[in-house]
Amino acid sequence: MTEPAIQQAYEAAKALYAQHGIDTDEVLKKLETIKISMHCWQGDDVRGFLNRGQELTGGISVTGSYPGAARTPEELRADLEQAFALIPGKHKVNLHAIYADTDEQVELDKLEPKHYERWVAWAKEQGLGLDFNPTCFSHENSKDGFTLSHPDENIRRFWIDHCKASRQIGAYFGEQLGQTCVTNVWVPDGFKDNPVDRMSPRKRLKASLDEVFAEPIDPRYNLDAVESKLFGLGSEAYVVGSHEFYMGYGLQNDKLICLDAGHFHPTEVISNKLSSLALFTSGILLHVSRPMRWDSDHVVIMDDELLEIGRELVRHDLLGITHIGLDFFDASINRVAAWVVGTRNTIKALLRAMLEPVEALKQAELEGDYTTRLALTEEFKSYPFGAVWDYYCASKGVPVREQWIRQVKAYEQDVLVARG
Ligand code: RNT
Ligand code: ZN
Repeated sequence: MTEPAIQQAYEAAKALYAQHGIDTDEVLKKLETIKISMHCWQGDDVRGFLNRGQELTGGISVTGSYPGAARTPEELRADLEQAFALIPGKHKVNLHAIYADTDEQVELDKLEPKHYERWVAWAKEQGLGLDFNPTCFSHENSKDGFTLSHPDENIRRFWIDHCKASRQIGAYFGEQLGQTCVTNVWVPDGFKDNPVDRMSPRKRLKASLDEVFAEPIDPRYNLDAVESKLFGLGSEAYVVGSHEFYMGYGLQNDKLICLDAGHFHPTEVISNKLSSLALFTSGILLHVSRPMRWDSDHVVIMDDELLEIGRELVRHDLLGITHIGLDFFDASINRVAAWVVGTRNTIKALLRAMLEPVEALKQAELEGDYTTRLALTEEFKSYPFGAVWDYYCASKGVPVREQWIRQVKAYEQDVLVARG
């Protein structure tokens, strides 16, 4: 049920868009099929539940000390449920290996599907999908800054075994939930200062990945992805798994290539890469994030790059091969709110892209009518997409506009503050 005012605004917007051949009802049907993979690690500042004593390493960093970080799997699931209650649609949760929910003391290389049974039971009950990531950081065996490319064979072996175990866990998720799991390998390996030998670590990483992926897994259950980056804290000079490295690896070995919005030079954008990559790859994984001056992982806002990512996916019909994940962590604000803002924005950006007169714009461009291309693009920026979004939220039973803030505040008072 929608309020009359929301309904009326929607009808008016619908009529306006219809003049350009855009059927808003169809758009919303399409929108509801898109799943966003919400990253669990925003909920507890990338701490996880295995090795809780370990500090966060791997050249990523969370700043802020807002009260209420989840301390247990139960708390994290409760927080995720609260966030999903404020986000329209059915989505996925992206787990890292360190979020195992088990009473056993288990090492990363010995993890098994059983250590995630409670997550699977919960996902089933909630109608959610699950994605997965080996955790190649915050561990004694990653303290030198190298994992899969470590010069020591024993350390490499540990991480290879961890990544192999992770793929099995991903396959278990996919099989149990009837939704393909994406298992994304990201390793922090790199040097703080200029290396002499850039090649050998890359050879070792390549060989390790070959072992990790040696066993075929049914792609209906699990798809592997590989994530590059340019630099991290402590790996400013050189990262083994650079973009070229993983683009080559992914294309040669038919792996999804993961593009994290914060993993490139400051003015380099991932939106401009999609139409190239899509010509050569069978799949793309996105880590939608927001770099601010560096790979700072700020909460995703409705900025030009988010809109452009949405447009590229919609205009070139890439939603079918693209898995959309989020990757940010901000501990200076309410963590549930961080999820809600970033996820709602990502969905809203896709909606805005779907509400553009793509065919007319392409036609104008083809005819060399760049005047119309510019004018129409700009006019559409103030078309009433907000009315369509409000209607969508109402029809999905989630709060319209900023009404959700009140619920997050109430949850904070009732639940989060008590965590101290
Ligand atoms: C790090 C990568 C990676 C992590 C998560 C926690 O730079 O972006 O995706 O953020 O795996
Ligand atoms: Zn990432």
